[in-house]
Amino acid sequence: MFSIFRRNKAGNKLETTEVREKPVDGQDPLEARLERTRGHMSGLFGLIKQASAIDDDLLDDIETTLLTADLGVAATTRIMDRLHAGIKSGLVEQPGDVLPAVQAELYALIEPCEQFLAVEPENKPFVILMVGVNGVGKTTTIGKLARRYLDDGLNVMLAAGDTFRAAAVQQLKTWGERNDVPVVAQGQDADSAAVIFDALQSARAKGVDVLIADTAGRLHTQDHLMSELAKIKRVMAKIDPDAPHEVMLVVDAGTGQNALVQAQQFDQAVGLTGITVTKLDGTARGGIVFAIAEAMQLPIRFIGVGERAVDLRPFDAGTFVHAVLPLDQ
Ligand SMILES: Nc1nc2c(ncn2[C@@H]2O[C@H](COP(=O)(O)OP(=O)(O)O)[C@@H](O)[C@H]2O)c(=O)[nH]1
Ligand SMILES: [Mg+2]
Repeated sequence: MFSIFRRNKAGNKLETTEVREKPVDGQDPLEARLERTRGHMSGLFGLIKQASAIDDDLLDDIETTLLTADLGVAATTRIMDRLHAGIKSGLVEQPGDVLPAVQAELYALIEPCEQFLAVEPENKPFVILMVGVNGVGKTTTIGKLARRYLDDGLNVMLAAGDTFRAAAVQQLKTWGERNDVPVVAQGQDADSAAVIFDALQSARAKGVDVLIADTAGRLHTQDHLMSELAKIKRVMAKIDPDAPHEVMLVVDAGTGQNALVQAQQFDQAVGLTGITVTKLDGTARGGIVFAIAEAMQLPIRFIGVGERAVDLRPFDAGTFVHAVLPLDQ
């Protein structure tokens, strides 16, 4: 158990709040997984230690550190604006108050995105459509998600909607065989919307709880990809007007600000309801989580911090902030 700073409701005081990671067997603490991201932020500690006063130099250096950690201009600007406001209002009086204030602002930025994806039993099957460019970790995340739902005692079915590459269909099939999960697939170059339509029909008939549909991340053109995804949504709605219940974008944290561009493009084309950020373990670019929160204001459902099933974790804002900027030791 540990604590982080947050602004009180009136915004005139910093208070601490406890955050508690809910560890699963065999799981490393998130802190251990986000070491490289933390490395970037730890530059802040040095700055504050050397600072004898809160002056423009210190604030400039903080701003640079946040930008270097990949928070992006918009999120960094927001945090700096709030920091300036805090200095004006007396919330931040001495150098020692600065890091708690930064931590509180980081938390304020991502806290609204902490919205766990609940499988609604009244939607049977609960349909999750996975979208994202090639290589971000869609198929891997599907496997991890399926594992999670199986462990919760739910019936899971997968739809091999990435028909652009034969290997993609095989990857999902192999996973399904190993885990005894049905996978609806057709051959390479089959119509993706037709595969997913069949899967939804079959899932309904069999009383499946959760259907997760994979999709292509690359087609002949970007327009082609986006119109295929739109078509998939349309054909699903013919069977269940509420499906898909979740359109989840997967982005790779290692691609930095590109992830943000992808989020904007996919949202415009298909309307996202949630985001999963993968590969936060292998990258120093964890700041992208804050950039996405600032720009998209969408739920961040999960974060991927490794290749094993337990490495897909529900997004917890307090734990995340603590992992990238721990102040309580
Ligand atoms: N280190 C790490 N690797 C990941 C994570 N998620 C996915 N990967 C790897 O990323 C690569 C591409 O994943 P894949 O699921 O095939 O991507 P897709 O093209 O979007 O379906 C694979 O080697 C995965 O093992 C993660 O959270 N951490
Ligand atoms: Mg894939």
